[in-house]
Formats: sequence, structure tokens, C-alpha cells
Amino acid sequence: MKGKIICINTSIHKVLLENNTIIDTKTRGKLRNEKVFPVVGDNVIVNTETKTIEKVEKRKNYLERPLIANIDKLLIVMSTSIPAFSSYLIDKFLIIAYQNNIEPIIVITKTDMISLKEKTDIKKYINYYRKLGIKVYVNTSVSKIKKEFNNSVVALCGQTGSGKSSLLNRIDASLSLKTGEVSESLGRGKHTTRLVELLEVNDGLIADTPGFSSLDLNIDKKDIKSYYKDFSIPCKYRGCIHLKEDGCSIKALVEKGKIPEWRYENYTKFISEVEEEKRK
Ligand SMILES: Nc1nc2c(ncn2[C@@H]2O[C@H](COP(=O)(O)OP(=O)(O)OP(=O)(O)O)[C@@H](O)[C@H]2O)c(=O)[nH]1
Ligand SMILES: [Mg+2]
Ligand SMILES: [Zn+2]
Repeated sequence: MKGKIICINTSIHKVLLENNTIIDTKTRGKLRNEKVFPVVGDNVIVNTETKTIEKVEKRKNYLERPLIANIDKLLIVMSTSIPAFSSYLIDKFLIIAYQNNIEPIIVITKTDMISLKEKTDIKKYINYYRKLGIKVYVNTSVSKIKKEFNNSVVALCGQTGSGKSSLLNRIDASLSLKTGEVSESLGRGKHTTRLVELLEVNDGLIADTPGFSSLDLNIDKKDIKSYYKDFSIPCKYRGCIHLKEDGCSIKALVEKGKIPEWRYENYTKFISEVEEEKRK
């Protein structure tokens, strides 16, 4: 019978079957021999008698962090404070989402924890992302976020303590997901959520995921710019990656303030990271 893996805990693969029942399965030795390692979100064929996964269907997409396949939307959960707001992480997740043909959506949390001045600062980033055509919500806009879940497979991502599980509890209190203690969340690396788990919410499947400690780009440096809508004007230099060249059209836009400096700085950081990774 067909189904979808909703959680993996050591060797137990929980599968939501097409008849709407949930079954605990294991993978067959054959799959392991073929080096097929199922992940949450995989569409599978299950032998319900032997409770084994017989086959993993071809994936539409696949993310390593969070480890999940076949998602339609990636909800980037970003807090304004504790952990600090980071356009660098947002920009990185945007590249990862676009690389995998997934619609990114930004959700801002903890706006109740910051001053008016800090709010004004963060608004600048939000406005820019909106200008790029990306949806940005605050975590109190429950009904708008809920609508995004309809008939979609959605994965939450973001730093530990950014409020992913809290957001899901806010949307559906019956989920009762474990969330970090306030005092705990002040520290680093708490990781309250331990497993990727797809949950049924509002006619959709939503994955709560553990926060990450590091996040790498798996990309060639010359391809990064292709995921920057705001860098899409033709540069006067062919194949330019907009770094050092004198007269580069993108650098000119940064100088004129048309592309914010922070956005360009994140871009240059990604280029150096990818170069660094290649040298290893
Ligand atoms: N003040 C305030 N606190 C929040 C908000 N959202 C979440 N929190 C708190 O932040 C802490 C961490 O929230 P979690 O939902 O556990 O964070 P998480 O992203 O699921 O963290 P991991 O599971 O470790 O990845 C908890 O103490 C929440 O109560 C918010 O909008 N405002
Ligand atoms: Mg959590
Ligand atoms: Zn250029």
C-alpha cells in the first residue's frame, strides 16, 4: 500500500498510509543493500503484512538540513531576538529553497521582545524581502499562516529556540509540542525538538524540525547569483560573479543603494564559504 514517512526514530519508520492509518515499519534489507536510505517525506510502498518498506518513490526534492524530502514550502522561522535576527541565515535558506524548487516563506517570531527602534530596523529587512516577492508573516498572524498549510507539505526551519514548535502549538493547540523553557532558550544549543516529524495540520502536512547548529551551502560559487532575483540585471562583464571587477553593474547598484549592503555582504560571505569548503 502507498504511504508517506512521517517520522523516523532509529530504525522505526512511521508511515501514514493512503487509508489514513499510521503504521510502524522497518526498511527491507534489499533497500539497504541498494543504499536507499528513506527520509521523512518520502513516498513509499509498504507491505502491510510484513510491515516493511518495499520501495521509495522518486523524490521531487530533498533537503539535508532539515533532513526531509518532497516538500512544497519552506517556512523560515526567524526570531527578532534570542536567538538574534540574522539576514545571513534567511539569505542562506532562500538559496537552499530556490535550489530545490521550494517556495520559501519567512515567519518572524518574538516581536514582543524588542523595542520600537529594533522593530524599525527589522522592518527594513522585511520590506526588502517583500519587494523581492517573498511572503513574510509574523507568528501572530495565525490565520494567514494556516492558509499556507492547505493541501501542502511544509517544513519549518530555523535556529534552535527561534519558536518553530511554539508556532505550531499556536496554530493547533492540540499538537502540544514540547517547547524550550524560557530560561533554557537563553542558552545555546538547546535543541528541544529532536526528530523531524510531519504532523497533520489543516489539510496539510507540516514538519516540525530540530534547530540546526551549522548550515552549509552545496553549490558552485558561480551559481549563487542565479538565486538572487535582485542581481538579475545583466552585468557588463560576462560570467561576472560581482566581486572585484571595476565597473560591475551589481556593485554599482550596491553603491547607489538599490541593493542593500547587507544583502551584498551576505552574498560575498557565501562565495567565500563555498571557496573555503572547496579548499578543504
Ligand atoms: N516572547 C516570546 N517567546 C517566544 C515566542 N515564540 C517562542 N517563544 C519562546 O521561545 C522558546 C523556544 O521556543 P521553541 O518553540 O521551543 O523553539 P524551537 O524553534 O522549536 O526550538 P528547537 O526545537 O530547539 O529547534 C520557548 O521558551 C518559547 O516559549 C514569541 O513569539 N515570543
Ligand atoms: Mg522545537
Ligand atoms: Zn558583475
